[in-house]
Amino acid sequence: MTRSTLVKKTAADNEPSGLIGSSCHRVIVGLGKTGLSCARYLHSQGLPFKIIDTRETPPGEAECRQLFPDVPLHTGGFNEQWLMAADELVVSPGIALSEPAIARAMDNGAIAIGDIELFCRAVNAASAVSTKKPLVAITGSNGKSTVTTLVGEMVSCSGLKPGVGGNIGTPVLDLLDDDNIDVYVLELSSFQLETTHSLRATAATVLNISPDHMDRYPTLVEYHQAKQRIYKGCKTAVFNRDDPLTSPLLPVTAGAVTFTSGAPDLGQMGLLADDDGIWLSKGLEKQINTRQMKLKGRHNYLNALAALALGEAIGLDANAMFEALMAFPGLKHRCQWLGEQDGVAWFNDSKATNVGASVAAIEGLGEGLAGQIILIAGGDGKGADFSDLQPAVARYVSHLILIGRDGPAIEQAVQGSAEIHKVASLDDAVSLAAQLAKPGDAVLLAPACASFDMFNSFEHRGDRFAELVNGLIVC
Ligand code: UMA
Ligand code: ADP
Repeated sequence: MTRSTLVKKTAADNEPSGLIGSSCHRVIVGLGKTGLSCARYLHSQGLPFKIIDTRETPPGEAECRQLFPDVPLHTGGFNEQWLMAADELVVSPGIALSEPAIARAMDNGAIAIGDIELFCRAVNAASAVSTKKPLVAITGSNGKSTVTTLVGEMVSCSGLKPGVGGNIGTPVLDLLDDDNIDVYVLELSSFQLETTHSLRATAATVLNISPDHMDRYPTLVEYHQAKQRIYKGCKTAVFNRDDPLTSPLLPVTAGAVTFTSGAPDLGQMGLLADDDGIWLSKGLEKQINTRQMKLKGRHNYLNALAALALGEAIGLDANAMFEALMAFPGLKHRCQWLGEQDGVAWFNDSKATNVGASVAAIEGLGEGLAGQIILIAGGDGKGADFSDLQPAVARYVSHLILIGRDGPAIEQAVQGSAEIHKVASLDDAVSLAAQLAKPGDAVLLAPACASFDMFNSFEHRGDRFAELVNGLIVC
């Protein structure tokens, strides 16, 4: 097997040399949203590539065959011969680098990158000829989409055009098509960070770390290390004083700003309480009373503090940021209030796909509630240890209704903390919750699990829940 002479072997964590030549043997691995965006980008640059997807019929196949009929495409498994001949693998986030076929190709000298790396190379190259556009990079176990959207809104309120993308949905390479974007705001998953080497963000944050994707990482250490890559070469690091794992392991170029749910240090972000309530504050300066915000829950106040710090780090106007924050209603499927029936409030937190998110939702809702929470949880637990759910369940939950594959694992972890009911479907869970709830209670869907054992996505699960609840409320 021959490999291109352009190849320079690099240590995994060094910036790859950027194999941009047309003689580089490049293989895109995965033909979902990311793979298709990479194909469009490489094609627009006149760079040759092949594509592999292990699925028999990957989602991007029809479009790919139509747009690039001459591009070699292998589906239904890995093509070892292509992988072993590759200089560069452009690996989609859904494929683990530890996948034996990928690991063998990397041992053979292939460099693994992802769509974020291709994007960074393009942005860094453009900055050699014109001013670099600010780039905000956001990761964390929970709160990423909320903070990413909020920073995007703050950029808009400041009269600038944001380019919001990454794990939140729009593949980052698609943002390059829009020349009018002033600021990039990227949500990055640990999977995407693993294959990113030259990020160099203007402002970067790890919002929090709690176990997630434990079916992809041997231990929390590897997950933590992947998240930490966001700080590489960044100018300002914004991190959570309450969560030591978010603090940068490497020195950052220009500065660091912390946020905390306690009183802030001088010049840092935090919460101050007085007779008027809780204030988002910078040092001793009380900036916004949380009563003025639509976004509720202590975890969301932390998200707001992080967004303010990121916005300040890229030079946004403070008043424009406050305006955006006060207008922001939060995102669908995140502690979303669906309505009230017979004194019972119904909340959709289908996006709580891990234990940390579920705990935040239970505590956030439980703190201000007259009654108790009836919690609907369960699904695909991604190898999680559910024992961290126990204290929040014991404190705020009266009835726990379990659905899905890992319902039994949750039952085992929280036994004795609430009355437990096992049902076969989300439909049954909603009917039972309606029977059990008393005036003053809240029914919360916060599954602590991914949805894939029963639904196509967390949106599908949340939409079905909303549909069922709307049916109840109308009746
Ligand atoms: N897959 C295969 N074989 C392949 C390639 C993929 O079986 O050869 C499977 C993966 O295991 C996965 C699914 O196909 O189950 C999708 O993987 P993908 O890499 O093709 O995904 P994309 O469609 O490109 O979407 C990805 C992100 N998905 C994942 O990280 C799994 C999307 O985040 C992201 O919005 C999109 O890129 C644009 O950047 C989704 C997600 O679930 C929302 N992210 C995880 C999370 O938030 O917890 C990390
Ligand atoms: P992500 O994009 O990281 O999944 P989202 O903003 O979509 O984050 O929120 C997902 C869920 O995580 C929410 O429904 C909520 O339950 C929980 N959550 C949001 N922000 C935080 C936070 N700062 N700390 C802990 N949990 C949070």
